[in-house]
Amino acid sequence: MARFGSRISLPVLSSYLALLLLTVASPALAAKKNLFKTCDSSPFCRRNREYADAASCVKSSIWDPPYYIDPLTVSFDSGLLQGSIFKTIPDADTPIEFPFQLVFLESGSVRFLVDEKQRAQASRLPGFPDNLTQRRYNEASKWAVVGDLTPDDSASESSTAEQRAEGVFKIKYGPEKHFEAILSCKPFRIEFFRDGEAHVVLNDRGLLNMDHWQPEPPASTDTNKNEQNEFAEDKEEETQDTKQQPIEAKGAPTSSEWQDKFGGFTDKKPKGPEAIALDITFPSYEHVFGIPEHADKFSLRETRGGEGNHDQPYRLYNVDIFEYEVDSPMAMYGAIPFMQAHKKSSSVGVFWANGADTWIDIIKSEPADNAFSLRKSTKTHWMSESGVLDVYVMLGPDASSVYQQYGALTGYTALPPIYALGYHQCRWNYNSEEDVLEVDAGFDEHEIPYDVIWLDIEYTEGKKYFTWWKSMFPTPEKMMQTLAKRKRKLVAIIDPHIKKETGYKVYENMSKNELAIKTSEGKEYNGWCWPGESAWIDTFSPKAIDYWKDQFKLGKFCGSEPNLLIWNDMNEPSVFNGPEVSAPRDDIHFGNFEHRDVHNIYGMTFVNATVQALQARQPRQRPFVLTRAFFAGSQRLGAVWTGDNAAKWEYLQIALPMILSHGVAGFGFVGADVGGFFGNPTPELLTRWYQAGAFYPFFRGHAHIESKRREPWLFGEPYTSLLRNAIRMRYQLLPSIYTAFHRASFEGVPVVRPMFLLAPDNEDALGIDDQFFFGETGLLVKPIVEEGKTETDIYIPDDEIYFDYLDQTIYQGIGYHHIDAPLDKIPILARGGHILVRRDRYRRSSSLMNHDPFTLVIHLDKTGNAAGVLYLDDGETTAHARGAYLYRFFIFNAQDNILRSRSMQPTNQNIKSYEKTIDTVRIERIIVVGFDKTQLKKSGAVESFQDRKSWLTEIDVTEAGDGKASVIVVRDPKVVVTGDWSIQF
Ligand code: NBV
Repeated sequence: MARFGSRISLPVLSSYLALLLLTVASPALAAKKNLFKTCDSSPFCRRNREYADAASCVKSSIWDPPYYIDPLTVSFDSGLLQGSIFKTIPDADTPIEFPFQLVFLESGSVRFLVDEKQRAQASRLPGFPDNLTQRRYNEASKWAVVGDLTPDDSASESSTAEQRAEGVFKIKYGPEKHFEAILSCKPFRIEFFRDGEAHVVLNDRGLLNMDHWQPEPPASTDTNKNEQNEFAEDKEEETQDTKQQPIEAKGAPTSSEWQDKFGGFTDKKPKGPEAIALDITFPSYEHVFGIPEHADKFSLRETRGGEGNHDQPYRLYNVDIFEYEVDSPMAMYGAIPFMQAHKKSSSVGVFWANGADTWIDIIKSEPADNAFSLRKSTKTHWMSESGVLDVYVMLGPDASSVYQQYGALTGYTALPPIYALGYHQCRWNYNSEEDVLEVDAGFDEHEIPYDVIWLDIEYTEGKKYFTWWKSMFPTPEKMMQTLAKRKRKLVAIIDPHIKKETGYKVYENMSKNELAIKTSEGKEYNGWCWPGESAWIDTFSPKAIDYWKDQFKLGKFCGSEPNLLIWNDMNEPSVFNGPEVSAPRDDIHFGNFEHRDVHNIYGMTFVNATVQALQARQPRQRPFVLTRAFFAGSQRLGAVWTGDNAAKWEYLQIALPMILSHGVAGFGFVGADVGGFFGNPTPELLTRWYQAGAFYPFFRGHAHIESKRREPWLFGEPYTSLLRNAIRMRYQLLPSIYTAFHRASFEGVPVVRPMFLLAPDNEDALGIDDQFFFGETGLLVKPIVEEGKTETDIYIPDDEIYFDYLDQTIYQGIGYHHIDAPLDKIPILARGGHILVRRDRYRRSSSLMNHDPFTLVIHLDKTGNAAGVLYLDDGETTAHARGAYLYRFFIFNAQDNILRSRSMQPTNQNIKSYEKTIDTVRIERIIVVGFDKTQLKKSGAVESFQDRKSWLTEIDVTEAGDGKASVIVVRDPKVVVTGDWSIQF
């Protein structure tokens, strides 16, 4: 087998060294932490936090927040409540005006949008920098939101004239007008009620704070207040200075904020401070979730210190965090500012549509003495560096409704091609065509299915994307054709940094046409990344998108074949010599907006361009793109993974809470590097990781360039068999996984589901994040994530009956149940009431299973009923969008003990022609768990009915006993998947 070790080119070496220099000195992570800001070293965060502290000390007694609404400005018409918020400035004659809109949307969500009047106006403000767009950045929603934003004119005002005169406006909206928003002018707050109970309150604590534009005060030119190293002293000084200040003044920027120094970089901030902040309370909700990406628990912790809490806010700022720390609120590669709150039988959500650096503080307060509920409330404080204030509130009432509402805004997971749900084999790097094909053959030799092999950056000539390293990949098209014959794909990495090199046409034309990100002076921005000096394509620009699309054309991207798909890495963007390993905030993008405004959105625009490129290249195929950076809405484009983890048990542990967090924030197509990216896993760790990974929505093994080879057969027995079994289990379940993705693609329900989705009333289960329900299957999976562990306790969250998926032992009763988990066992319970669909035959890859028969596995519930669905289409093309799919409903009814298969779709020509392609595909086996054989109508057989014919099929019965349920197996009942049929048990 070809091995890595031969070749690292000079520029590559130097850029790698640059990265090492950034990271090497750190024995662990402490030193690297200094590369990234804390709230204290982020002036707007620090200031708004101090403001919150000051306000909370005096709350409601003497302090009057400076923001209020003048009721005379407020009007309501056709689903839109609008008016102006005013900020009083000490010693100023006129307050600053911030026009707001409260838009009641048809999807049932409400949008609260606040802008800054003086910057939104057409005339130029004296002193505002000429080269920048004057208005605040208001396009985060343009990128994130695809749903209809027109107001719902059925929303109606319910406040009386008296209430209005007192500055209280009430609007009823939503399904059957169950929702109500109450806006109070002074103190300003907006409460959102469902069925008379407040679920979300904006500005509950009066922390709304929006900087307004003002020219740079003279004092800041020679001050250096925000240099991180001097920070401690500064803070001391400032505290002395500001101790006596009124609270309002604590919220206002000091002159030092016109320039920000951090880590040796100076951010010039030509527009001055322009932060926005708002507090959002979830009354009587003790648990909140979401706001990925953080390597932390699923139920978010408090962030103001104390036992088990963080002392920093959760941060959303896309960064190449590199060997990230677990249990941390630090920023990572992606940002979805969506938070869900859940309590007994109720879920709500909030989406903060802002793409700038964002910090979120969380505290939980004890219930007030006069409160109805004994639960704590969660109080959050959102702070962003720039942009308009743009918040969406979703009132559920349950978790599925929240996902549907969030999906109606930001779109749903794109239905992936089915191969993307199979197993992916990746490493940095497969070094030659020979290497790729040997690994490919290794899978067949060891009878392990897989679908996609991946090429990392070393396949290119000097990290110049769209080129091949000729000596190692002389005939890439042949390599891809060989893979295609075996029904497999190749994914190649393409990053946004483009090597600055004369003669490299991709760079030269991008540069000539000014399609790259620019510096604050309007020149092309150059920084360091893998290829050495590079420029970054500015995919906010429509012209740059067209340019990008052009590079991928089949004839143009030499050596590429139709079975080539794409991986977008480093798109935070990662810049080795940039502030916080990224682009300077005062860089300029298309539209003359600063990078600070769009930082968290950039990565998504890059993937968007890549997806468009693949769609243009093969319009009939569904694209597949994996991304590292993401924003709200990225779920519409492809898959994501959790970046550079390590081959250590704590990274296996943290992967699941992270996957759950992504899932509730709409991005369900997610996985973690199986095996751990850095370092070398022990065979035990690798085995446990494959067992967990088989249930990740995106299932890929990946490894760092310096790690030892670890293809699934390299550790020998028993590990080869254990890994094979885990991967084969994944392939068996593909029909069910695909069905779950289909549901995610129109309802937003994640594939890896938290306890509260099936047990919404159980508040004890809200903090559980080491087990999950898998898709529609009812499987409750608790992977083993601790070294040496051969048993576990699995928590049953409801009073349904559960069966051990592998040996049918019965478990029942809310609480923990002990279960053995030797190395060859993944602890999985099957919840009664579900029918899951499998394909049990081993094939080399997913598309070779297209005509394989199905197995139905039925776990009966306490009452003897069960139901399930199957979604099926050709798995690769866009024909499903024109109706070429199959959607079946299976139901086992306890009243008559009949299993029925029924179609759940309207018939049309496309359906018929698709059905023709699979009309011989049988149900080859039906397994019923928990059926009492004395109930059988005919002993020893079942009777099938289809098209007015009937026939008998013999059955095998395993009697119940020894704590195990009975199992009935019907072999070959001679029914096809496309037909309506019934089977009498
Ligand atoms: O392209 C090389 C790696 C890649 O393997 C990994 O998955 C990415 O997260 N990439 C980061 C760049 C360098 C990481 C040290």
